[in-house]
Amino acid sequence: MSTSSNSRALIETALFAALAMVLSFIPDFASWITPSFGAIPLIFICLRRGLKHGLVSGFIWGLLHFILGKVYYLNLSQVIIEYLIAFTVMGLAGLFANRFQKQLKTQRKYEALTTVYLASFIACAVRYFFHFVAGFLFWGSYAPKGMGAVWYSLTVNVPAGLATWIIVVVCLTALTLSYPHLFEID
Ligand code: 218
Repeated sequence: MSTSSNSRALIETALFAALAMVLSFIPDFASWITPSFGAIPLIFICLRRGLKHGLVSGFIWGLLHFILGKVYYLNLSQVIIEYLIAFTVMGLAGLFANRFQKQLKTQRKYEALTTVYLASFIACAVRYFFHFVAGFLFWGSYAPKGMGAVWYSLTVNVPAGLATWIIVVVCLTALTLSYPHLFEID
């Protein structure tokens, strides 16, 4: 890979992290169950550029929350889990980039869609698993009276993870079917 295509990939990685952050400013209309719209550009860049760039992009997206003052801070371990680890692990969707790229190249669009669904499901599941853990460790005092912390965290973070997965699936299905070349490099 030449230096210029290397730096191009890095520029895209940072740009899509920034785009994800812009979408993080959509107001939380459903409290903690509001989908994370930034996951759309994040999974997009994962499928276009692969694991390493996906993880870096997720990490930058998480960091931007600190720079722009968008962190819900309870304590240090909580913010490390929820803003550094949880956002970074969404980059795991990049594990499926090779397979996705091959499917697009050979015009197997419907197989490519199953890859989008799997990659985004794993990314959302792993991210919200960390929110679930932070939820029962640190957010338990927000539970309604009589509800246990683990059950409370499940009822918040499972719907939030599913909602995020659904919006990613809807947007990336449309992109894969209508503009598959956007995922392809050169
Ligand atoms: C039960 C519960 N409530 C709130 C949170 C905090 N949380 C949840 C999801 C996503 C994020 C990151 C910002 O979008 C945060 C801080 C939780 N983990 N559990």
